[in-house]
Amino acid sequence: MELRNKRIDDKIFDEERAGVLQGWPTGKDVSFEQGVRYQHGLPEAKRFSSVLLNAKRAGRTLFQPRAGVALIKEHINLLTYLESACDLLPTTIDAYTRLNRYEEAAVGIRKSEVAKTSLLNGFPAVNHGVNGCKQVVEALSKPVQVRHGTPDARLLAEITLASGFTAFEGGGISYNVPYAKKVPLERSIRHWQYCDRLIGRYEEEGVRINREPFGPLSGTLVPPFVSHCVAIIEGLLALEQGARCITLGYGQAGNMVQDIAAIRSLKELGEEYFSAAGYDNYELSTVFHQWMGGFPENESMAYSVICWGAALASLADATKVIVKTPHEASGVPTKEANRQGLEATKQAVNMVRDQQLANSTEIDNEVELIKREVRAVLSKVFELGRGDVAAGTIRAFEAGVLDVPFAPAACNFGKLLPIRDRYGAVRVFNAGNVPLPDDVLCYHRARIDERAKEEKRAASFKMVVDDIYAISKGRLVGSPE
Ligand code: 8ZB
Repeated sequence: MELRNKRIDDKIFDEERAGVLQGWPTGKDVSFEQGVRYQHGLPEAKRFSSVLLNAKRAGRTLFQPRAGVALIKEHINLLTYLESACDLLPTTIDAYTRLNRYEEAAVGIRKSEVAKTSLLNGFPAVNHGVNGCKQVVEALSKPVQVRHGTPDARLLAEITLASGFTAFEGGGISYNVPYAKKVPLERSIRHWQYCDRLIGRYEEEGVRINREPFGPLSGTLVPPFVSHCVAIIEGLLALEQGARCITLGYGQAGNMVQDIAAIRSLKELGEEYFSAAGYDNYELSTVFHQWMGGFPENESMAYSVICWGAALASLADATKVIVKTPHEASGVPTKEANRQGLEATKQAVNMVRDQQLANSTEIDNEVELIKREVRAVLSKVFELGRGDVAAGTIRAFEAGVLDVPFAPAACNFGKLLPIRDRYGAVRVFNAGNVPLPDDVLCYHRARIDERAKEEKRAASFKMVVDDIYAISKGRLVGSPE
């Protein structure tokens, strides 16, 4: 049967659920009723959506790190150490769990106990089960989100939501295309419809769960319209299953005008598409990710990247900012480095939080450009799906109408090629099959030609590669010295 953006039938969901909970022994400890009761017992300060809503009303930008280690006690120590330097907490899930390889996660847990250090790159929440996860939630006084990268997150969602986590990151596109190679898109979208339906069921019991599609995708020169299209589609899919609190994300590209315009257009387009689809009873917020591409190894240089992203997040009025660390180039950060990234971010945000940007036609023009691009692509998506966004998304990826640059998934077309213009804004060098209007394509082309002339070389794949490495080498635009 073709995938549709339709609420999963209750009976089908319940049957599927019985199977999901058998995926690993800890599944048998999950009780939806107990989960609802436990969630109702949480104080307001530990509810992700409440903290987001308050920040949105106050016009503040919240800080959130990424963090996760193998063992419960160490994970609690880590989050306790970070808690006083941030507003929202994460639990980053390890790579075995993301791939549903719970046996190997179990080995990682045992070896970490022996080694007395984490040998997993995150917290294996499924293996620790409801009781283990509750210990984490109970030890903290701020809301905790599950952050991962899992194409099939059904069991992870069941366990963590029953344990008092109040936010869940991901989506059927954004946790497949940049993360997996061979998972069919239809399958990951269907599995995420299950996660969203589970959240819908919590919502129906009066439990608000925040849902955040993963905005940055491949994190490498992603034009804003590409990630916006995916974010809006995943928002629509989540709303249909009953999610009511959506945070749309965007990864910093580096050019100030483009980054501010991206957050503004994301908010406005989200509202436009969600209300056009008939949803009105939802909360929408935004998240700005500090630079997701390659980082400088030099820690002082890394701080500079972190702080520029922090300032931009605040100037763009994002509801929260996801913070990088000075260890980004080398791997999972120590807890000290993680906290240092938060402290640097806080200083930069605090220095610009009371400042307003002057009106700028440049920003307004960029907002309009992104909106036109998104509308052109999404109207084709709806057309391909004969009005259904889920069916349209599958066909759009097949046809290259939706195309994520530098993503590993086989279901991605991979013809869209971005390049920076002379000001560092990400432009479209080769649109592949993405249906951008002719005048928009000409505009991108003209901006790229301008840079090529400046650098006295033709725009080429070499220029793209130079751009990919530029920030880690100390610049935004990959121009020859
Ligand atoms: C898509 C997200 C990638 C980012 C960070 C990476 C990178 C991954 C952990 C982590 C702290 C972890 N990341 N796993 N940061 N603790 N267990 O997510 O460094 O910035």
